[in-house]
Amino acid sequence: MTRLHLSLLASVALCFSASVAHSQVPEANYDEAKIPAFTLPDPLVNSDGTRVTTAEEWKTKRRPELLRLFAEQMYGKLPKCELPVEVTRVEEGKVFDGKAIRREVDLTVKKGDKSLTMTLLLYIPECDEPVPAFVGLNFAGNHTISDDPGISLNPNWMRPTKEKGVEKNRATEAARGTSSSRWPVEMVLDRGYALGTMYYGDIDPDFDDGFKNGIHAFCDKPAADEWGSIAAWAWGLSRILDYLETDKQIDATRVAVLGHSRLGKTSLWAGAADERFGLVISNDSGCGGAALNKRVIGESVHRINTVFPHWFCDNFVAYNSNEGALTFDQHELIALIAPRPVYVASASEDTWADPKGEYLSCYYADPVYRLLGTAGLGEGKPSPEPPAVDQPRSSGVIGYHNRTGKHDITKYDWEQYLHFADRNLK
Ligand code: GTR
Repeated sequence: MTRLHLSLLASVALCFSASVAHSQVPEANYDEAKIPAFTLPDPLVNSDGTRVTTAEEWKTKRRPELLRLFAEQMYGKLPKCELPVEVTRVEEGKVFDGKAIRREVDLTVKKGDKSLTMTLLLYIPECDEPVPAFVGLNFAGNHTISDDPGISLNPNWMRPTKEKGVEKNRATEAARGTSSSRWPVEMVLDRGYALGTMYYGDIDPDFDDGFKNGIHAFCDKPAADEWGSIAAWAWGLSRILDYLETDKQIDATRVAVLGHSRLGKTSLWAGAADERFGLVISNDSGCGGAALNKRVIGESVHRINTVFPHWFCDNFVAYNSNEGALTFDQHELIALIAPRPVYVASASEDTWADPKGEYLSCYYADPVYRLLGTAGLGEGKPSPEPPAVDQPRSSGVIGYHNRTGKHDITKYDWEQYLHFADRNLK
């Protein structure tokens, strides 16, 4: 290393420490007693202070107002530019001893000399009637969800993860089936549901690149109130649903959208923004998903905006260490899904995602579900106390459980989702 290199490094280090000092992220709090005093906005009070008393007023006034707030202040609005999507490949074969079909569908966006292909993997159980479906994005390529050798190996950029057969940011054959514990494909098929998935990086690679890659690259650099990556991934989920509406083997009026962690944040936003999704599932979505921002426990707005500056729109930065200024909170994201069924799941060791805050979002969304004529969290007066671990509270149209264990999506979680879908999606 030359002297010039060293002095350049020193000045880079200086700039870096100056900017870190400027936006110091406070240490994460894990103590309930240290939660700052806060008042949650009432989802049934309009911004003009009047009370929402009818389902009609919710639908025509308060819901659009809240949707706009989340879009403009947090996830970002869709850009105005056209993003035409065409089906450019459909390939299929029989799988699992003939009990299902594997279909791969390429959805391609073409504009000028740019083109982006997003590959949907769909498993459909043999059935004479159109079937309901679960749809969710995956973290490391469709080929990781099952060791079915017929799944195309994803050619795109991947996050580097040693265990998962990724070398130099590309998947290798060793990656096949490495996420299968998170995708119990045959269990879902045996229950009569199709399962659709897509690699989230096909839509937008998960790193901060100044909006130069993925679907973001098709539009101008977004304004402060336009989409971050979560909104882009949610856009991709809606494009999957567009395709499913054309697939005669799928009943597109009965599609559950689900996601884990950052993709749980994505499924909630997709389900809130696109009312065609019939059921919405958030698995361990935490900060920016189901957890209440104003509790400031575990991951905070400041931390998430600092480590993942590309996830939300630029306006959201105004709430760094300033949650008190938020005129909305995540219980209202759940309320945007009403009256459609929603299921929120936490994991007991996942304190980073604030399990209690995830439950409270459900609890505070309940009055909206009731105004719309559903049973919300279930018959009787709902309790602000979360249920004990491994005791799902899911008799209503808002379901919740806190599974024993770590931040993950497991067979236990899927069993609850299937059970809930059997009751609410059929
Ligand atoms: C963490 C992040 C969480 C969650 C998680 C994931 O690093 O702080 O908000 O999204 O990643 O998606 O795996």
